[in-house]
Amino acid sequence: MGREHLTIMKLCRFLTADDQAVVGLSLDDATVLDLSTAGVERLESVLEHDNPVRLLRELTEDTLRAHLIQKVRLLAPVDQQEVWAAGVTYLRSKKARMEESDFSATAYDKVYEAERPELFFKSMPAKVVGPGEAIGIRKDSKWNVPEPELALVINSRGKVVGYTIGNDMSSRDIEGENLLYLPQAKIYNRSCALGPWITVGVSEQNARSWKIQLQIKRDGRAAFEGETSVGQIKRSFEDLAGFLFRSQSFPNGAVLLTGTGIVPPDGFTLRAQDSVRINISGIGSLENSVTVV
Ligand code: DO4
Ligand code: MG
Repeated sequence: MGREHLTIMKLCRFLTADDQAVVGLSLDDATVLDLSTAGVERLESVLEHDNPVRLLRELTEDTLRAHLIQKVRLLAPVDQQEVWAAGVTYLRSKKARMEESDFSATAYDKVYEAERPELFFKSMPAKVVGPGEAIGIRKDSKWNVPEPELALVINSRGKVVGYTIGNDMSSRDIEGENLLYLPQAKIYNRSCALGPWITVGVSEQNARSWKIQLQIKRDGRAAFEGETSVGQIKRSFEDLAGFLFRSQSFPNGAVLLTGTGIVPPDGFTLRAQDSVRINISGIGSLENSVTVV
């Protein structure tokens, strides 16, 4: 059968049995195809193509080595892309931040309405945590939360070519004490998780109908659950990517987290051994345990 019916595809990186990190393509829930057997060595080879879906369709016309997903270890789907994040893109995030700090409330209020979005550097690609790995909470912080976010996968030309799941781990007490501490609240070991799939072939309009769900489990029981929708993001993806690429080039492309719309109640903080599961309809689920760093 031809592959014309395939218009949405899921890319990943995974570790083969002989410990090689390769690019994978999943066409069903059970198997992943090793794209290195078709000469694709890096995600960028697909993401930089004019038409990634057409390229992937053509690649699957050859016989590719297939692995059972359950038998491989999925890795964070980044090679050399810097990871950035947008903030205060949901009303929920603006309100939570204004409550967290009188000192910074005006800044959050203003940036929500401003033409220029809040954008901040989040992670070098090599420091990103993948599916099933531990995410970190800082040992010098008493108030730590996950931020479940849709992540835009952007090529070097500034075009949004795919989507993955991001966790913008944050220390709210450090952030709330002084806005200038934001980099310490946001960037530390294991503070960014991505994965498991990069979904390609979906328009912004369709992605805006996706649901985002967060489930935090403690000792096997639900400790917090929340839900929002991508459609509630105030800014367009093109606008966010456009600001990131203003006066700045990304020869390997970039990943941009789009902000959180789910904020656990103020009395809630993550603990070591908690498990954090983020589901985005249209992508899948990213699950990580928590460790102190
Ligand atoms: O300025 C604070 C960070 C905001 C953020 O990360 C978010 O809204 O997701
Ligand atoms: Mg965030």
